Amino acid sequence: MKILHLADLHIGKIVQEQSLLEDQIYMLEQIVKKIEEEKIELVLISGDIYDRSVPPADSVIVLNNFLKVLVKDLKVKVCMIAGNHDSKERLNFGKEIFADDGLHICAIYDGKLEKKEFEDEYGKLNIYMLPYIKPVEIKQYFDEDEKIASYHDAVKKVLEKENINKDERNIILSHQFVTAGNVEPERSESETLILGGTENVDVSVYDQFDYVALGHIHGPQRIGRDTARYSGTMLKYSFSEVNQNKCLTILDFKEKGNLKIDTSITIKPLRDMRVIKGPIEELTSEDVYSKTNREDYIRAIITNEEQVYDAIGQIKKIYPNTLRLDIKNSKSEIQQTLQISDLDDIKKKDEVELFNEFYQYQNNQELNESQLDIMKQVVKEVKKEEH
Ligand SMILES: [Mn+2]
Repeated sequence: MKILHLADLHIGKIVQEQSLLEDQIYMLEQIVKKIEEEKIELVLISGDIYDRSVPPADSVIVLNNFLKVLVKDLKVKVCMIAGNHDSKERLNFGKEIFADDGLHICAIYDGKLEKKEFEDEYGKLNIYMLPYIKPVEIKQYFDEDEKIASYHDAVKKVLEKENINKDERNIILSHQFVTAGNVEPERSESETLILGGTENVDVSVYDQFDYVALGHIHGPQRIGRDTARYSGTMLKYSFSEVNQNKCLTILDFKEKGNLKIDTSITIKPLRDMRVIKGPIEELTSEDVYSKTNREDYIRAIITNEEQVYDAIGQIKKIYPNTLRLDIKNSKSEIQQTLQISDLDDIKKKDEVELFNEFYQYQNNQELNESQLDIMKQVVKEVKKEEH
């Protein structure tokens, strides 16, 4: 069976106030073409379908159209789980109704791992669907003396409960922060992760599955073994992802033990996301921009030592989709080192002082008298509310 593994669609994603919906629609159309060309029969979507728990109306329309084309027009089966960005209840809408048409949604873990069986010339193929889970949410399904202190424990316990037939072919969809031993996956800023690193699940918990279709991390990569993978996102969703090579993850699963994985297909997005750096004269010179797509999403880093008049205006004239502009010169470097060495004193400073530092860092000047007064007032009022 030929299977496409997708994850982290984040439909409705907004980067620096710019909606990427048009780019996402384009990308989903290209993916549909590849599904046809590659004769994909089953599509797995491993969570973070939407970017927000209450997706805007236009995002819902985009997902609806994508799924409609797959299921109704192409007769492709779809298995989809919820990620941490999705609202479980909302994503679960219609699951019993759509299942007859081949759209299988699992957004809520209810004490039993959901399983969907498919058949092909090689026999049975079991697709297990584990939506994003947190330890606190699943405790109710286990005895109190069972230790579920971590995300790792949670996934382990959930999977141990199941009787997986090792003679059959088994795939699982899971949306967690999965690591292999002490090796951290390559991450970006756009994955919301819990601080402290306790959210990780070791890949060994999925040992009984022939393939682990992971979601959550935005860079396509294997975790511990070739057959446990993050498919990554279809588009770059943050400037920390500009160097990632997004690709499609296509499986050709024949008999048990015969699983081929192809990550060679890439799709050129409508607009790329990239960082440009240099003196403004260089960035806005025809020599430089004429070789590139000026419609790309740009973070411009300007390195001029002297003040640049209307830098954002000049940059946007050439690159209309500039989302971010930073200035990095010897002054800003010095400022940053100062800032970092000050961190030790942070506990000794009050809120107004800290805000003033932040403001200074952002604007290269301190708050003036009246701004200081406003801040003092705000802090006072917030503190009053806390009590
Ligand atoms: Mn996620």
